[in-house]
Amino acid sequence: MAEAMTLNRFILSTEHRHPGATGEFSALLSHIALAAKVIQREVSHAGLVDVLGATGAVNVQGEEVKKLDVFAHEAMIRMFQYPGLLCTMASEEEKDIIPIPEGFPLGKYILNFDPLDGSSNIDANVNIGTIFSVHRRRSQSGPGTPEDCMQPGTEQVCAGYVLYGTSTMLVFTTGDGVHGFTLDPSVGEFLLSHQDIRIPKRGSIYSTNEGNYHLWPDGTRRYIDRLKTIDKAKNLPYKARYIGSLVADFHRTLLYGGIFLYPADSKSPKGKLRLLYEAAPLAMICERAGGAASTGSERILEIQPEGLHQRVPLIIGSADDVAEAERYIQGKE
Ligand code: AHM
Ligand code: MG
Repeated sequence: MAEAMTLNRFILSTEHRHPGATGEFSALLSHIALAAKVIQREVSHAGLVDVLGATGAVNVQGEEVKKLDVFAHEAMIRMFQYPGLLCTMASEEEKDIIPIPEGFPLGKYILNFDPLDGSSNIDANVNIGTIFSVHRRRSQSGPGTPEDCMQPGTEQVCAGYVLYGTSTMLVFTTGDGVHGFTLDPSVGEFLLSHQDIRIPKRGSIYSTNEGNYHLWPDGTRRYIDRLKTIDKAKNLPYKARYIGSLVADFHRTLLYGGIFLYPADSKSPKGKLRLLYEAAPLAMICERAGGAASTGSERILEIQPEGLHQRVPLIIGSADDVAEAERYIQGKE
């Protein structure tokens, strides 16, 4: 039997291939993995929150049991405020950038994250996830700035997500290949389970909130109509799958191929999902796995952000499927 590759061994072996590496980036990845385990532990107790709440229970730190998304947000901040790896961070749960407290060392990296995406699914015991994006700082010194956080996706040095599902998975890329690690709860280690993930060039599943159909522009409607036509020679119709939890819908799309869309609609003309900590990191992963990510008219990774919480339409998945969706959305088909 092959020996299991732990995340830490994988990170160290990658570091050895970069002679100038200081180890800070490896430490950053290890801290992300640790935060993922802390959040996973809490997520696995989600169904018990009301039960514990009814007893007025407090957790081991003596704090009252918190809502999971607040817990995840605070867990990420606690993990990264002190070790000197970041100069600032941004979270979906906080309007402004989150500073490193005074007196603590500053690092050269920036972390943008969505601590618990899909949190509306928690009460139904449906998959949720954490999404993260790492940049190098642009400012020269001192505390990081909002501009450090607002860099185009092409500048990301690492992007990834954690999926809390039937098992907990950490999937990330640092640029060369997309790798997936599964948490073995018995030893508390992430083990390499999906090496060098490649998304199929074309799939046969589409994933979108079709309840918005009548709010979509004509091109988007025609594209989805096409995926439902019956044409066996063209592998149509596609299957429909929509969880409503971005990490889970994206993860399936990455492994099986196909397309995920949260397009612009008349209620949200700029789309719903956020550029910096939802669309851009998933776009980097998808492209590095051989797929594509677009707003319908623009490559997600090339968008110059204008706000920390900016929204974008997101069309992501197999390269041929995304290219076809773009043609419909742009009225070329
Ligand atoms: P959240 O960040 O408030 O959890 O919202 C993001 C979620 C995504 O996980 C998912 O893709 C999308 O919202 C679902 O939206 P809808 O309920 O409109 O289909
Ligand atoms: Mg979110």
